[in-house]
Amino acid sequence: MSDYLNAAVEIARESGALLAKLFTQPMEITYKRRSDLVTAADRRSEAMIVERLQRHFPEHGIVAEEGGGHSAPSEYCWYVDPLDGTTNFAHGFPVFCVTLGLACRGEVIAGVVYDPTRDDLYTAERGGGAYLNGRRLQVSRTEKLSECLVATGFPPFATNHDLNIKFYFRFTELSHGIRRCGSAALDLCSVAAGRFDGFWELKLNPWDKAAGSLLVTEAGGHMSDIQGQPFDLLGDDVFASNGLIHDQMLEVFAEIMAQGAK
Ligand code: 2AM
Ligand code: CA
Repeated sequence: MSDYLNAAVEIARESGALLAKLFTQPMEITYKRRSDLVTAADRRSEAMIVERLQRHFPEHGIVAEEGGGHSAPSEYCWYVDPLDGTTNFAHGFPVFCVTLGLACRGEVIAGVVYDPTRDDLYTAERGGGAYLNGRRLQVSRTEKLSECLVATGFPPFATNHDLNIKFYFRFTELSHGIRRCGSAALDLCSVAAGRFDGFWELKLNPWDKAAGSLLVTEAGGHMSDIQGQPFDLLGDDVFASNGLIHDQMLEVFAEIMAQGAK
């Protein structure tokens, strides 16, 4: 493991332990906007992560969801979500994680996702494979959409819920079913681990997908946007799959978008 990944793992475990502790205590929810929740856990976890990253890598930039990062004249930038799955966390639904991804000149080179409720640690480095608790991950080998389990999400304040509901409806008919778990980073890990054959979401931030996207590609999967264009860390929508069903799912996205355009 590189020094980058070693540090990220140590920091993710420490902030994950903090999240697990705060999860059992009464929590105060505040709102960034209506139905866009934030808790003290988001802020405390972020403060801890940013402090640790700055100590390890003072020359690196940091972009963190709650605004605690800082820019730096560096080609290295950390994308940090101190708590992915905040709505789940706030409702006591134990599906959340902490995730850190390191990009060099815009390309993700290392990533970690830590799920403290299961003590599951997902790690990846570019060219070095993807791992869950040290075990190598491989995407599924499902070739037919009709035999797939897929996932999506509906972030608060995405403007295109109508379109995603249409995708949701159609993929429910065409596959084994859809899961909507509320943590994009963990959804991407489930693609990497072969549990989900595909996952898409229409409006995600770079910190939600930096580490997870590397896990998917290092596990042999494919990343793009929903029109099949190359994956863009700074883009809105994201589509991950095992690669084998990528074109079948792209056709469905295209068909539904064409109907909307008529
Ligand atoms: P969060 O829990 O860190 O807020 C759920 O569909 C996914 O969308 C989660 O990963 C969630 O991350 C993310 N999300 C929440 N609010 C969002 C927003 N305003 N824009 C983009 N993604 C968001
Ligand atoms: Ca978050």
